[in-house]
Amino acid sequence: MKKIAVLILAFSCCLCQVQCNENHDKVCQCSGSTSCCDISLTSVSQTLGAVGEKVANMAEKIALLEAKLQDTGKEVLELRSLTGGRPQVAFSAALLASGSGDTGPFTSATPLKYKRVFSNIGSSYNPSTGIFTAIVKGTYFFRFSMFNNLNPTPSSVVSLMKNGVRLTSVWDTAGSDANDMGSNAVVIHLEEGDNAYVELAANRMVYDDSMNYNTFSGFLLFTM
Ligand SMILES: [Ca+2]
Repeated sequence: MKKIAVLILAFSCCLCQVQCNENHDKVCQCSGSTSCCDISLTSVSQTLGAVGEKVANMAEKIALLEAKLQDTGKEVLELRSLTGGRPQVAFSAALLASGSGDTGPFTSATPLKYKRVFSNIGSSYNPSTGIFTAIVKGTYFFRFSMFNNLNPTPSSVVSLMKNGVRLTSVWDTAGSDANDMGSNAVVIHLEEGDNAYVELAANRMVYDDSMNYNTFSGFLLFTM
């Protein structure tokens, strides 16, 4: 690289002298003088500096492209989870990862986070939020169950929500009757990016233990 730079400088200087000779009348002042070459050297140096800067910018862009390429590779791997263009989406989870006890009450309606994941093909269900997000447009089936374990008030009220809109619910009043539970289900259309989750109503609660009474499950019936 240094050799090339020296050659360019020398060539540039020669050009300067030749140009001075060929334009004797106009620019002869610099012919054979060191000032002419000094000016050219400065010009070449500036050019090299600009080229170096462009190379640095290109290197930065290449690094960004490499990062994007890696992301694209990951997306390709995700798409390979689709069989013959038919996405595979199915999940099932229970409320507690371990232990037993009440969930709630909370002062506002709260998505239930079903932590014990039995299956999550397609990774559309997020156990850290309790929210299922559709990766493809289609018709989906969802089912959820709820358990109230002879607790005093508050009662248990949970609802299946689509994009924050209530679809179906299960409701139980705490009382002398023990170990009540119920379930509900829907078949709904989801656009890509739509979400579904089970919401615990404000000031209500549910109970669960290793029996896993409270579950949330769903799967893609077919794409549209
Ligand atoms: Ca009851």
